[in-house]
Amino acid sequence: MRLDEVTRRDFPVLGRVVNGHPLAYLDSAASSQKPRAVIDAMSQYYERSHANVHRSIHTLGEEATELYEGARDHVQRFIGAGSREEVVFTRGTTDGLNLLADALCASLAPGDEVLITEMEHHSNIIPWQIAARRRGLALRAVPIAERGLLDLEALDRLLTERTRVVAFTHVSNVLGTINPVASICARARRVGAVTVVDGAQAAPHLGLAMSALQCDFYVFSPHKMLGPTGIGVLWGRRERLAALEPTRGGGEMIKEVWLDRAEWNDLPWRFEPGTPPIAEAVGLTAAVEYLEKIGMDRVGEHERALSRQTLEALAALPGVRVFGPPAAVERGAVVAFTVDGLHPHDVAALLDAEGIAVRAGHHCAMPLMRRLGVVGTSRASFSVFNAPDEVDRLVRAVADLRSVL
Ligand code: 7TS
Repeated sequence: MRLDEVTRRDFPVLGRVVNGHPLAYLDSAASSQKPRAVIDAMSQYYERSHANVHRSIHTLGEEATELYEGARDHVQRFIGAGSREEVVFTRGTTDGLNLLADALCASLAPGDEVLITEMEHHSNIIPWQIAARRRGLALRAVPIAERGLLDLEALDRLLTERTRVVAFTHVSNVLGTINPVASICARARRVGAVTVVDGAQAAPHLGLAMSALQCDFYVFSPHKMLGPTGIGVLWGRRERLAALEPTRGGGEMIKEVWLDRAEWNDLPWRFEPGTPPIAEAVGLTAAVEYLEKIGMDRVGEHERALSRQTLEALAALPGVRVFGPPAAVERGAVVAFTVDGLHPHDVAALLDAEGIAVRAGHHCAMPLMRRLGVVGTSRASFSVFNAPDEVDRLVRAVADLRSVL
C-alpha cells in the first residue's frame, strides 16, 4: 500500500470539505496537519496528568515531569544525538536561532564575521543582523549558483580567519535544495568557525543523525513534522553547549541563586528558563513515535516521489516556471512555482477555491526572492498524508489557470 493510503485516516482534518471540494492540504512546509495520536496524547495529558514540571513531589507533578523528560529521550533517539543533555527545548526554530545568535555573538568582537547564505529564511537572517548591529560584526552571505545550489567556491572565498559563525539551512523552504551539511561544516571548522544548521525543512523528511552531520548546533520545529506548535528543538554538541553562557534567565535554569549572582543549572535545563511547553512535549513524543513507526526512509521516499511528480508535471506546463534543483537532484518536499501573468497570491486564491491549499508570497525569504527576480512564488509542499491524485488535482488546476488568462 502507498503510504498515504495507510496514514490518511489518521488525520481528522483531512475529512474537511473546503469551498465545496475535499481538502488537498499542500502546505506542510508552513505547518503540517496532526494525526489523531498527537491530538489525543495532548488532550489526555491535560485531562489526566497536567502539573508543572521539575518542582512538585505530588503524583501529577511527577507524571508531568516524566512525560516532559521522556520527550527529550524520544528526540535524542530520533535525531541520533549523543546524549539527552544535548537536547534543549525551545519554542521553535525561530526561537532557537535567536537564542544561538544572542549567546554565540555575545563574546564576539567588532570586525568578527558571521556567514549566512542567500537562501535563508528570515529566521536565520534577522537574529544575526540584530547581533551584528549590536556587536559591530560583519554579516556576509554565500550566494547561490546554478540550479539553486549553494556556491561552495564562494563559500571558501568568504571563509576567513575572522569568520566566527557559519549559519545555514539544511533544506531550503523555497528551492528544496538539500545543502551538503557535513562538507560545509568541515570547511567552517578549518577556520575555527562554529556551525549552526536550520533544520526546519529537513527534520520532517530526512532521517537525521547528528554525528554524521558534523555541525555544532541544529534547530527545528516539531509543528512541521506532525507535532504541535509552541515547542522547538535545539541540539548542541555537548562541549559547545557547555561553553555557551545563557542569555535568558529565570526559574529552572539555575542551581543556586544569591541576590547578586547565581550558579547555572546543568545541561540542558540551563537553557530552559520558565515553565516549558509541557503538553507540546507530550504531543512531540506522539509525533516522533508516529514517524518512527512508519520509518523516516519511507516518509522521505513518499514525499520525494510526490515532489518529483509535481516538479515534472508543472515544469511541462507552458507559462509555468519551477524553482530549485531539477527533479534528478535529491530535493526536499517543496516545489515553488510561478504562473506567467498571475500574481502568486492570485494563484493561491484560485487554487483555494478548488480546495487546494498552497502557500504564496515571499516565504519569509525576501533576499532569495530578489535573487530569483520574482516578487514571490506559489509553493506546494508535502507530508506523509498527501496522495498522487492531489498532485494531479493541483497540476490540472494550474493548467486551467492559464485559460483564466
Ligand atoms: N527556517 C526555515 C527553513 C523555515 O522553513 C521556517 C518556517 C523557519 C525557519 C521558521 O520556523 P518557525 O517554526 O520558527 O516559524 N518556514 C515557513 C514556510 O516556509 N512557510 O511558513 C513557514
